[in-house]
Order: sequence, then structure tokens, then C-alpha cells
Amino acid sequence: MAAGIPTHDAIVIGAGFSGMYMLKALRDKLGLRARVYEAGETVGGTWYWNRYPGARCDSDSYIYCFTWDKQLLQEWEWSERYPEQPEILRYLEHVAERHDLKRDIQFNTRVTGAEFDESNNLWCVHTDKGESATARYLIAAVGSLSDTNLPQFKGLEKFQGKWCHTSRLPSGGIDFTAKRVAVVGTGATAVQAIPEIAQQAKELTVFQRTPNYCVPARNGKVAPQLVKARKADYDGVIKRIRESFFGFEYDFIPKPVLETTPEEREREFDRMWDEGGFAFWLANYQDMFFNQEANDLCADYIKRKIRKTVKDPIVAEKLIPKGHPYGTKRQPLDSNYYETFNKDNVLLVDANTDGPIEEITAKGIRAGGKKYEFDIIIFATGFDAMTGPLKALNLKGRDGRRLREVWADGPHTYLGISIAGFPNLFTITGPQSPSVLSNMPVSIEQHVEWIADCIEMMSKTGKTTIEATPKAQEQWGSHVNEIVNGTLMPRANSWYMSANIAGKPRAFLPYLGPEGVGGYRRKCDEVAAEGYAGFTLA
Ligand code: NA7
Repeated sequence: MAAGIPTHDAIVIGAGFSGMYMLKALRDKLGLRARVYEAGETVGGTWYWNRYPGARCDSDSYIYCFTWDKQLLQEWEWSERYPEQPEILRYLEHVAERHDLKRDIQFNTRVTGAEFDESNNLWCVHTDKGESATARYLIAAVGSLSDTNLPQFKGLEKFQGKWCHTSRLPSGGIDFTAKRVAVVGTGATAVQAIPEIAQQAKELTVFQRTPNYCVPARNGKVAPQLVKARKADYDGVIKRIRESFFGFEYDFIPKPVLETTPEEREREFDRMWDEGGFAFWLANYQDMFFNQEANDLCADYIKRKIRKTVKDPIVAEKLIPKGHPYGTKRQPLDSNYYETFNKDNVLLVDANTDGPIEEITAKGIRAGGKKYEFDIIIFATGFDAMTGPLKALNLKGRDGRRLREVWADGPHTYLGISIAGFPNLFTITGPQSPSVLSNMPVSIEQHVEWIADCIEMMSKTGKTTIEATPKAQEQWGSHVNEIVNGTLMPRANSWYMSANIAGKPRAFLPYLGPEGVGGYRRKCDEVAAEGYAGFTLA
């Protein structure tokens, strides 16, 4: 490549929902030369990697899809309320084919580093294939939950059976039939996987560190009349989810729960419980996010449900969350999760009452001084969320400053989309944007469209760099923290708070409100309308 002449206009890292749409926008809307690098062998991102039994989206399928292909919204038929992982992959493959995306995506290629060349105002990107490429713009579409967290369990190398993280199962899956299986972790992934594995395995032992509040998913076929009505009103659906708080067709109950009678709130709780999905979490009484007493009323309802469902009272008590308010950790959706602990072949080992995992042995796991033997161990231990995938890119900005160092104490961004000192770099659904606290495609589409508009403005005005100012970044960080500190979220050791990983500095990772994704969208649009306020353009 000749110095100063980039090999591409833009490089996108990742070919999941966000990278695919970013490519479409850059290439087909703006007419740019764009290249996508993807570590997987095909499109899908998180849906390519997470192929554990029971893997399914927790958003309703009619809103977990691209809204920019209006014809496809009408044509595509989802088989159930929540799309299963293979079905989402089929959908994304179909989109890739329909829009001829794959010709600009290089698969099986991981980006290993990128630095900003200040003399030419270009990003220079390196891959594990030994290639380098340059571009004016670099767009990280790496997903929020793509950097696997495999805790350093002592002795893992000695284990003689099979072991696997839930996001790294082989493409043919694992046959659990007649096997003694351990699942470590009880987050949203494990809550989906455990009932499925329990049906196949001879014995299943679940190692729980923190019990979660699970609410019913209520998956199933969607009534054809409802599918038809939604298709007829997709413009209305899109408008509502874009303006909503969390990217769903949900509104909070306007009244504080503390002002309700016991009968009234029980009726409302029953209604949300019966509706299933995130309604109980995201369309509940809003004061439960701010007030412990209000939160206790919601939490108590779920605790009663757990006690009613789980037959052994000792097991039920182990499954009841104790140390964190309801809704402050990612809501797992339950399809026979609690019922699974009534099965004879399922055992719960709780770190608090039975003792924590001490080591992995040749034959299994030792926890609380007791030895358990397994053929297979599945680690459902989550991810280095949000900052992990970006730090793993080994990015170097101005003056050779490494993102790892700049973020040593947690993320610093402007709007969750840009980082001071890293010109022309954009992070789709990056930390300090609504991202994981929203229905992801809504936030992905908003970022992609904002970034595409910004790049279009840059070429029209002849600018070569855009970069967040340190001041705007600092103010955004304070705003993110001020809001979350007014809620109960900081009281949980959640991955939202960076608390799932030993040594990760405690910081709230997404952006919560005050008017949700709708308000955040308006804020981003205002910034653009004000000539990209808070950015330096050169
Ligand atoms: P999560 O929600 O981070 O859950 C991971 C689970 O693994 C959780 O129960 C953890 O306990 C447990 N864990 C993590 N590290 C350890 C160690 N060292 N020892 C024992 N147990 C451990 O990840 P998921 O994959 O379930 O979900 C991630 C997101 O993917 C999900 O929210 C959806 O958005 C999709 P902890 O609660 O930290 O005590």
C-alpha cells in the first residue's frame, strides 16, 4: 500500500448484527470501500459462537431483527415467540445473501491490533493472517458479550473429561447422553442451558455462586392474528421501540408500587408474570429500580414463586437470591429452570451453603471439601463484558496511547460511541451507551445510522478527523455515573458493574436513561444537529 493512500475507506471489525448493517450502510448507502474482518467462519457474531443447548434470544423475535429491510420484515416468518440460535443464524445468513454482504467480509480472520497513523490520519489494522490494511475510519462492531470469561480455576489442566465454555461449543454440539455433567454458573446462559442438559444427561450438577431472580419466558407459537397485526403495523412498532425506554414495546407502570394496595399490586405482578419475558423486569413499577422497599415487594413475589415451584425446601432456599435487589442483574428468562431442580438426576451445589469451588481435579470438581466426578464440565461463566472485546483489539490512538491503559480504571467514552485520543474510531453499542440494557438491534441500528451520517458529513465537508474532546468525554462519564448512582444497580455484583471478573475495576458499563434509548437517541441527534458538539473536527 502506498503511504497516505488507504486500502479502504472504512474497516469494520465483526460481522454480527452490527457489522453487517454497518457494511450495508457504508457500501450501499455511502458508496464507500469497506472491509469487514470476522473471526468466525461466517456471519452471526454472538449468535455464531453461542451454540449451547437452549441458546435462544430473550427478546421477542418480531423486534429482534433488522428494521431497515422493510420487505424482509413482511416476508420472514419466525417460528416462535423467541428465536432460537440456529434460527437467528439462518436469518442472518439470509440477510447476508440477500444483500450480497459476504463479498466484503473476510472470515476466519481476527484483528490482532490497530494503530492510528497521525501523519496520514489513517488507521492501520493488523490481522492474525499477517495482513495489514489501512482506512480512514475504524468501526468496532465486536459485540458486548464476546470476550469469554473463563475463570482461572486451579487444576483445570488436570481434568481428564471434556470441558467447554458455553460460547465455545463445537459446531456439532456436545452429546450429553448418559454423561455426568457439571454446569458452573447460573446466569442467563446457564438458566437456558440447564433444563436442556438435564433432559439428556445421566446426572447434572449445577455449581451456583449467586442465585438469580428468574421469570418465565413463556415461549411458544405466536397467534397468527398477532403476527399479522404486527406486520401490518411495523412502522408503528418501529417508532414505538425506538422511542421507548429499553427498545421494547413496554412502558413502566406509572404509579409507584409503594402507593398500591397489596391486592392491586398482586394483580399487576400476576399479569406481568403471565405475560412472560422481560415484562416483569422492564415494564414493572418504576420505583423498584430506585427504592429498596419498592424493590422488596417485587422480589418477594418472585421468592414466593420459587418456593412454590421447587419441591425440596432446602433447595428452594438455596435458589432464592439474598444479596442483591431484584432487577439489578441481567434478567434470566426461565423455561422450566426452577422445575429442573425437582428432577432426581439434578443436584445443586451452592457456594454459600455447600462451599465454593476449590479446584478442578482429574475426575471432576472439589467444592466445599467434597469431591464430585464428571465426564463433562460446562463453564457458563459469562464474559468480560463490553470493555473486554474492545481492549482485546490492542488499539493504539494518538501518541501511541493504548486503549488498555486509557481504560485501566474503566471505560471513558463520549456517548459510548467515541473515545478521546482515538480519532475516527467508532464503537457500535460501546460501553456507556444503552447497549446491553436495551433490545440490541434497536441500539445497533441507531449507532450504525448515526455513524454513517457522521461519515457522510465528514466527506461532504472535506474533514479528515473527528474526535471526542476530553471535556465532553469527562462530562458524559459523570452523567452516566450520576444516573446509575441514583438507582439500586450499584448494589449488585453484576457484570453491568464489572464485578463478575476478579480484578476488573468496578464501573457501570452501559448507560441507563434518564429517558432510555429514546432519550439517548435524541441526545445523539442533538449532538449531530449542533455540528457534532463535543467533537473536534479537522
Ligand atoms: P453471566 O450472567 O455473567 O453469568 C455467569 C455465571 O457464572 C454467574 O452465575 C456467575 O456467578 C458465575 N461465575 C462466574 N465466575 C465464576 C467463578 N469464578 N466461580 C463460580 N461461578 C462463577 O453470564 P451469562 O453467559 O449467563 O450471561 C451473559 C449474557 O449473555 C446474558 O446476560 C445475556 O445478555 C446474554 P456470579 O453471579 O458472578 O456470582
